Amino acid sequence: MAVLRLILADQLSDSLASLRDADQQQDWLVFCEVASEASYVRHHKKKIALLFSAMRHFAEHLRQQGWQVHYSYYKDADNSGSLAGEMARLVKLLGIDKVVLTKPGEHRLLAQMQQWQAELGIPVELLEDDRFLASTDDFTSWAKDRKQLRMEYFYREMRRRYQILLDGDQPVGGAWNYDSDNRKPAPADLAGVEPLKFSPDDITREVLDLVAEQFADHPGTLEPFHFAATRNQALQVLEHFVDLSLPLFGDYQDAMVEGEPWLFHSHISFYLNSGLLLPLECIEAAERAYRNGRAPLNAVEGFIRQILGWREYVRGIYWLKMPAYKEENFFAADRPLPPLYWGAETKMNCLSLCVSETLDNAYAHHIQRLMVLGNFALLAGLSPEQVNDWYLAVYADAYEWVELPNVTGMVLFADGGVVASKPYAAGGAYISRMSNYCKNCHYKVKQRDGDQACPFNYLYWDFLVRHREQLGKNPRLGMIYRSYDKMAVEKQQLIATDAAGFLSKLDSGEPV
Ligand code: FAD
Ligand code: DLZ
Ligand code: SF4
Repeated sequence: MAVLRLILADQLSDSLASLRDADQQQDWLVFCEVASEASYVRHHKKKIALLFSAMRHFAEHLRQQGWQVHYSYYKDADNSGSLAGEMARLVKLLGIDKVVLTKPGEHRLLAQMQQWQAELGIPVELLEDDRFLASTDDFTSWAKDRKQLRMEYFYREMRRRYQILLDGDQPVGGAWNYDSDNRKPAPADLAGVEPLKFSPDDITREVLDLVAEQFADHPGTLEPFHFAATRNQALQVLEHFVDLSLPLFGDYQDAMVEGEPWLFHSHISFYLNSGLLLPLECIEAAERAYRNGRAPLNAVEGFIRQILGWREYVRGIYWLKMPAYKEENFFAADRPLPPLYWGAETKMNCLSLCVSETLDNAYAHHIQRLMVLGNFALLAGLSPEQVNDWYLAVYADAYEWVELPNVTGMVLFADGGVVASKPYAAGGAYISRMSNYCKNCHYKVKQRDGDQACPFNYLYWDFLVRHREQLGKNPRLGMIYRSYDKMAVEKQQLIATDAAGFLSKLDSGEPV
C-alpha cells in the first residue's frame, strides 16, 4: 500500500510522528511550497525564505537517507497553489492509497485537513504532534477544574515530570523561579553577543531569488540573510548561545538597547518552531551548563522556564480555547493598526526602533514585542484581529499556536485574563528603565503632559480610566486606581485631553 506522508514547513524533524513507521520502499514523503500558505497573511520575506530553504534542505537530507521524496516547488507549472489541491493532484500522480500526516500547528489548517478524507476518497490519518513536552490531552487534564490557568503552576509540574533542575523533588537553589533576578536594566554601553551567521549556500541562494521575485510586495528586508537552514546549523546556534550568551541571559533578559537587537537571547525560536531543534535538547543543554558551572542558576532557570513553561503553556491554551479564542476582544478594541507598524514615520523612538529591527530581521526579542510594540497596541486600543495578523506576518518564528496566546492573551488582555492576571500596561518609565531608547527620542519620558510628554505616560492612565468597568475590581490594580483618584482634577483632565489629541492624530494618519 502506497502511503503519502505530507511534511509541513514546521515539521522538519527526523522524529516526526508521521515518519515513524514509514516504509522506504513504498511510501512517498511529500513537501509542498504553496501560494495559499505563503500568502494567507503577508509573511515577512525572510520568514518565507527561512521556511522554503529549510524545507528544501530537509527534503534533500531525507533523499540522501534513501527515501522517495516528492517536492512541489513554488514555481512548478502544475503546482495547484494549495495543500488540498496538491493532495488531490499527488494522490493521483503517485498512485496513493492512504495519506498520513502529523497534526498542524494551526486550527485553520486542522479544520481543512479533517475534510480531506471525504474530499480525497481515501483514508487520511492525522497523528498527534508529540514533539511537544505536554500533549493537548495533558494540558486539558491539567486545566480541568482549575479556576485560573497560571503558567507558574503548570511549569512546576513540568519541572517535576521531566526532572529538570531538581534536587530530589525540590527545585535546585530552593526556589522555582528566579525572575526577580532577571530584570537588570541595560548599562549604557551594553553590547550583546554577535549572532552566528551562515552564508547562503546554493539552495538558499535559489530560494532568496524566488522570494525576491514572487514576494516583492511582502513586508521586510530579505538580505542580508543569515539564518540556519539545517539541523546541523541550528545545533551550532544552540551551542553558540549556551557557550556565549546563556551566562548573561538572565541578567539582561528584559533589557533593550538601541542598535543591539540580539543581545543575550538564544535566537532558537525559528528552529524550535520549524522542528530543526527539539525542546528537550535545548533544556538539557542549558541544565548541563549550570551543572558544569558554566552558567548561573538565574540564567538557566529563566531560559528553561521560557521553553518548558511558556512555550508549552501557550500551546496548551491555544488548543484548549480555539476556535473561540481567535474572536476574543475583551475591551472591544477596534482602532485600525496604524501605518507606523509597517515602518511609517513616528517620533516615538522606542516604536520606531522596534519596528525597524522587526522589519530588518524578522525578529525582535520578548520585551520589545511585549512592552513596546504590544504595550502601545494595548494602550491605543488597536483591533486584536489586525494586531494578531501583524505579529503572525512579521516574525520568522510565528505560527498561530504560539503567536495568538501571546498577543490576544499576554499583550492585549483580549481574553479577559486567561493568560495574564492583569494587563501588561506600562507608562514610559518602564521603557526608560529597561532601555536607552528615551535618550534619543523626540518626546520627554519624564514629562507627563503637553506636546513633548511621552505618549505612553498619558495613554497608560487613559487606558485604565477607559476600562475601569472591566478592570476596576482587579485586586492587582486597586492601588493604581487609588492613585489616579488622588490626582488633582486638572491633572486628570490633562491626561484625557492629551490622550484624545494623540489618538485623533493617530486616526488621521498624522505622524505621532
Ligand atoms: P529567548 O528569549 O532566547 O527564549 C528562549 C525560547 O523560549 C524561545 O526561543 C521560545 O521558544 C521560548 N519562549 C520564550 N518566551 C515565550 C513565550 N512567551 N511563548 C512561547 N515561547 C516562548 N514566540 C514564538 O516562538 N513565536 C511567536 O510568534 C511569538 N510571538 C510573540 C508575540 C508577542 C506579542 C510576545 C510578547 C511574545 C511572542 N513570542 C513568540 C515569545 C517570544 O517573544 C519569542 O519566543 C522570543 O522572542 C524568540 O526569541 P529567542 O529564541 O531569542 O528567545
Ligand atoms: C508559514 C508557511 C509558509 C510561509 N509556507 C508554507 C508552505 O509553503 N508549505 C507548508 O507546508 N507550510 C507553510 N507554512 C506553514 C503553514 O502555513 C502553517 O503555519 C504550519 O504548517 C502550521 O503547522
Ligand atoms: Fe518611547 Fe516615550 Fe521613551 Fe520616547 S520617551 S522612547 S516614546 S518611552
